Parts: sequence; C-alpha cells; structure tokens
Amino acid sequence: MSELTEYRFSFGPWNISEGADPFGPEVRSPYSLEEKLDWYRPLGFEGVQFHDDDVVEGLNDLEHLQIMKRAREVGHALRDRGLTPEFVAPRLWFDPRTIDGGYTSNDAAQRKYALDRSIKAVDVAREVGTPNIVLWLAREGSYIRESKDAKTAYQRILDAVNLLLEYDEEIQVWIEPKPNEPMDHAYVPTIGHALALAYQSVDPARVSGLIETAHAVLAGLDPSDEMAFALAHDKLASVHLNDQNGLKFDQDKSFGAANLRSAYNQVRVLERSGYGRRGEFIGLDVKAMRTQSQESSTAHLSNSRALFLHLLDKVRSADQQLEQELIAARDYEALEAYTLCLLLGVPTDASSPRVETPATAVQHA
Ligand code: GLO
Ligand code: MG
Repeated sequence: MSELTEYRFSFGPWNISEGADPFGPEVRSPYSLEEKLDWYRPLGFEGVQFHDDDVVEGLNDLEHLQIMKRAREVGHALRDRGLTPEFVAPRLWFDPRTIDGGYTSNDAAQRKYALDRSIKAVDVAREVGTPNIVLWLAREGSYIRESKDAKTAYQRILDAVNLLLEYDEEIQVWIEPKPNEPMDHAYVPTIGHALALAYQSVDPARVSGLIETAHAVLAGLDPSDEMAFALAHDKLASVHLNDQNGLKFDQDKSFGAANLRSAYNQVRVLERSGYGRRGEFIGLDVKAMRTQSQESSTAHLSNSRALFLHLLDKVRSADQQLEQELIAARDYEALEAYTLCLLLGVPTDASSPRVETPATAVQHA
C-alpha cells in the first residue's frame, strides 16, 4: 500500500438536480437514476449515496418483494459501472405522515410510520449492498418550543437508533447533524449531540457521524474542528464537503467556493488524521446553481473534487517542520502569513514568513 491516501469520492443522485427552489420550479430536465449513474466514473466518482427512494422510487406504494427486486437491479447497475453504494438514508421528510417530524412526531401512528419506513431503508440498503444507514434528522425538531417535549424527543430518537441496531446486527448508523432548516431548531444540531446519542445507544461501536461543512457553519461552528472532534472519537464515518456563505438557508455551495481557507483546514484535518485509509469516502453534498444549463449541471461536482485535490497538494506540500517551529516560537502571525502564502502560491521567506508586497504594486514615493 502506498504511503499516501488515495481518496475515493462520492455524491448522491440528488446532487444532479433540476434547479427548483422555494421560489421557482425546475429549470432543467431530469435524468433517470441509470443516466445519473453513468456520470459517476467520468466525473471521477466511485461512491453513490442514496436515499431509500432514490434506490426504489415510490417505495411506500410497493410490496416488499417489489422493493427488493428494484434494489437488486440498482445493485447490479452499480456493479456494472464499477460503483460502490456508500449508504442509504430513509427519507423521512416528504410524506404527509412526517409533517410534524418522524421519530419525534407528536402522533403515535406517525412515529410508527417513521420507524417502519426506516426498517424498509435498512432492507433496501442490505439489498443494494451497503450496511451503512445515514440519519439526517430533517424534521426531528420544532418550529416553536412549546409544541414538543424536547426531552421525550431525544429519547424517541435514541429508541429509533436502537431499534435499527437491533433489527440488523450488521448495520452501522451514521448520524448527520444539522442545526436548522427545515426546522427552526433541530434536536441533534451538532456532532457533539450526535456522538452523545451514539454512546447512549445499545451498541456505541456501530453509531458514528457524518459531518457536512454547511451544517457546521450554520451552527456557528468551525467545520474542521467539528471533524477533528469526531476523529478524536474515531467516529467520523463520512463527510459532506460543500460550502456556505454565512448564516442563511443551507446553500450547498461547491467545496471551497465561500471560504477557501476553511476548506484547506478541512482537507488538512482529514489528511493529517489518516481519514480515508479505511476506505472512508470524501462525500460531496453540493448543489448546481439554478442558473446552470442542462449540459453544465455537473460542473459543481467535478470542480469540488478537483478543488479538494488541489488543497490536498497544498496540505501535503506544507512545511510541517516550519509550522512546528513557528508554533514553538508562538509566532502565529508568521504561521498565518505562511499559510496564506501557501494558499496563494506566492513565495515567502522560510526563516521569517510574511506576506510580501507584490512586485506589480504601485509604489508611492
Ligand atoms: C440536507 C442534508 C441532506 C442529507 C441527505 C442524506 O441538508 O444535507 O442532503 O445529506 O439527505 O441524508
Ligand atoms: Mg448532507
């Protein structure tokens, strides 16, 4: 095995989208799942992330055997193309029975629907060929605090995780925290909350986290520190790299598009901690701009992947000994100047890094 990690990349079919937003309809025509799968290898991707109904469309209206048949077909379609299913996530936010939440709905019949649907997602995952279940807890939260008992809600989420772990002893549950949207406040807003749940579950070794850049930013936290926290617990199962321009709706911008230095630090923490050496994917959860044409509606994926690889070159070429010397001397101005010059690709004096004035600058007398 080579010394350097060879990163594998993944995304979900929803990342090739038609451009609808809350204020306007689709602006591009849809591709079928099989057409989307054809894009993966040419774009440099090997892993496919799924919602249960990305695998089996309309699964609520199908019998078990029909669901399994379609899941098997998709498994074959993946293998034919040399692709790996990374995970399956139950989509618990679209059905009318999840209007008030899934596991935390105030209505017992609707909570049961959410659990049954999650079990179906496990069956789909196993049939398509992955033991990994992602829980993005979209509507597990509240619009107003008085509407739900938050303590009971946490218990219900834990009960749901335990039910899945007990239903199939080989699955892994990866919790993807997000602080808001669609809810005003979500019950599992950060990786700290997700890992607390993991440790409380019936099998902590099988519960870990998936961190999305934009979600950490929306929580007012630093994505690379969030990743480091999960890595310190050996519980970073996957990532959703993207970007986010401040506190607004979840933008899912291309990786590095809003904050290149933050993107560098995410790559740095992943690379330096050995993430990916056990086959963990670099997942991208990025959205094409609504203004993109049909023909260029996958550019955000190849751009994000390429940007990761450029930043990886930067991380690998950074002078770690110099970094250590500057840390020992507590000269963080020099460390910052070194980092900025590295990112800009401009030379700096290694004995005393500083940002030099460009030769082209107008010199005032
Ligand atoms: C939304 C989430 C969403 C999940 C996906 C997989 O904000 O990022 O895209 O990643 O549903 O569970
Ligand atoms: Mg995501």
